[in-house]
Amino acid sequence: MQHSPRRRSILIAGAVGLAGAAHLTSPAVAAPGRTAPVTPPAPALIPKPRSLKMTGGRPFEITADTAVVVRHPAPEARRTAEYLATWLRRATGHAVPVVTSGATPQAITLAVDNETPSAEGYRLDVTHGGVHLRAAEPAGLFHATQTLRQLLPAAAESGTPHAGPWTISPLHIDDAPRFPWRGSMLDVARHFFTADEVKSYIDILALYKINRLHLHLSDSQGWRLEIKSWPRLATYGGSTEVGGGPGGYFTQREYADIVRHAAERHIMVIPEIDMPAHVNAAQASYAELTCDGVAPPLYTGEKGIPNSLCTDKDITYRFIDDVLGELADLTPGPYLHIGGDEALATKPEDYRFFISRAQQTVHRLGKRMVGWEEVGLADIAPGTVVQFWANAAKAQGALAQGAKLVLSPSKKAYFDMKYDANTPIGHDWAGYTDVQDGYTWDPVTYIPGVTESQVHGAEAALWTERVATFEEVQYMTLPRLPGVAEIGWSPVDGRGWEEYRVRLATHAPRWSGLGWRYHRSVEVPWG
Ligand code: NGO
Repeated sequence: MQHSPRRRSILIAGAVGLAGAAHLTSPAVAAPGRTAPVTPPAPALIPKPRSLKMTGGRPFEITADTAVVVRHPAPEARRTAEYLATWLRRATGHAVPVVTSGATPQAITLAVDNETPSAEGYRLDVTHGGVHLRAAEPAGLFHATQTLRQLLPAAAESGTPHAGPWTISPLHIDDAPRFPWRGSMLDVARHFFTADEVKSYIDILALYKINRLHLHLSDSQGWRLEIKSWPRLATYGGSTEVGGGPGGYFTQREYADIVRHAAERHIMVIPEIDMPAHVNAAQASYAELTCDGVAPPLYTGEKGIPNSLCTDKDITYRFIDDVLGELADLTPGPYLHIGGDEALATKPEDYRFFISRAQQTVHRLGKRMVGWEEVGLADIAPGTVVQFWANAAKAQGALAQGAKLVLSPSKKAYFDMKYDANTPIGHDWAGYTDVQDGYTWDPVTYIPGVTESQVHGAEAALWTERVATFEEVQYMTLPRLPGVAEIGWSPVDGRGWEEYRVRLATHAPRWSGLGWRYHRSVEVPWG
């Protein structure tokens, strides 16, 4: 454990206004005897927008007249408008119709932005008379709705109507992400989580503009996706989990529903089938996937066990063609993650051969390969996405071949690491990761010699050997997730730990409203 004790100051509770929108305290002071205009406080948004100006004047208010007006041609814009209206109806109890034309007072308008084209950027203007969200692409409009969500009181999150008032101070925001890949990985293999739990997880990701949900769908302790051509993978390989619980798996229909729920929130699902190692559940289901033809028993232990698909058997490649083929059909996005980590039972030359074959399959299916940093030891195509977790040399080997890096440093972004010595669950092999550790790193400077254009982004990873329930998932995720989201989205200038933790504190009522548990770290000045 490489953790130096750090002095922590705790701000006095009450220094942060928790009532109403998540706002920081205002510096404005009226001169005695005169009423000075009060500068409204800057809202405590996470991730912090690229530019935000409080423009002054009377606030906008959502009333019974408020409508959502769509003036963006993309069909997804209409879907985002419906999403926003549904959310506002639940919060306010107002009718909030979605319309495409007509002069509507107190409108929230979703419009196209021809001036600042950007894949995920948006502009948001609040005036007394209305709110304007503008974006070139539908993803930007969706992100704008999540900013708007954070501008409204946390009470809106509970899903039952609340009296308001629903006001927002006038402002102008011009925003776009620093990196295209802002991810979060959930290991549903070591412990299984249901489709509804995964959807709840997606909803929190959306709030923080995370745009990749990486699902670790197979490991030695469980296979979690129905594969029609190899049915026992799920029915037998998915029948247990770490600790011997009942496990489970997603039917293809349930999985497609998860992908749809994510897509509606502009989140791409990155499915991972881990190979050639981490395959005990598959080998227990089909003996022909082992070299000696003997199926091992199901495994419910916590520690990694050495195993490998048999790299010189034809059936191994029929298996990966079939599995990745069905997975590709379920994956609208361009990526398939083939794992590739910790292949300790595979000889280096066999590993290289296997990864080349897996890569050919991925490319034949019209997809791009994603792999953990170890795939940098094999020949990989330029543009392969390589996920760094521990070994800089392997990541650099991948970069030398033209790969793009996604950073998930285990010392910073592994949410299975304990916060500190008192954390009742989790690992500590990479050290403790408190909230400050999780926030104070940079994806470009973390590995020496890396340039900004080689980095696709950052991704948190929640491995679940020691995370057994969805409550525990919540506890390990919050309050660390917003930190990774901000690292991936916001410019470095203008933000820092001391001001971040004050912003972060104001988000707690929002999490509670959503029914999420979180770790009440002493580093954060919760009100
Ligand atoms: C490692 C290992 C996983 C473990 C995790 C636990 C990678 C990429 N492979 O990370 O199988 O679950 O550590 O922290």
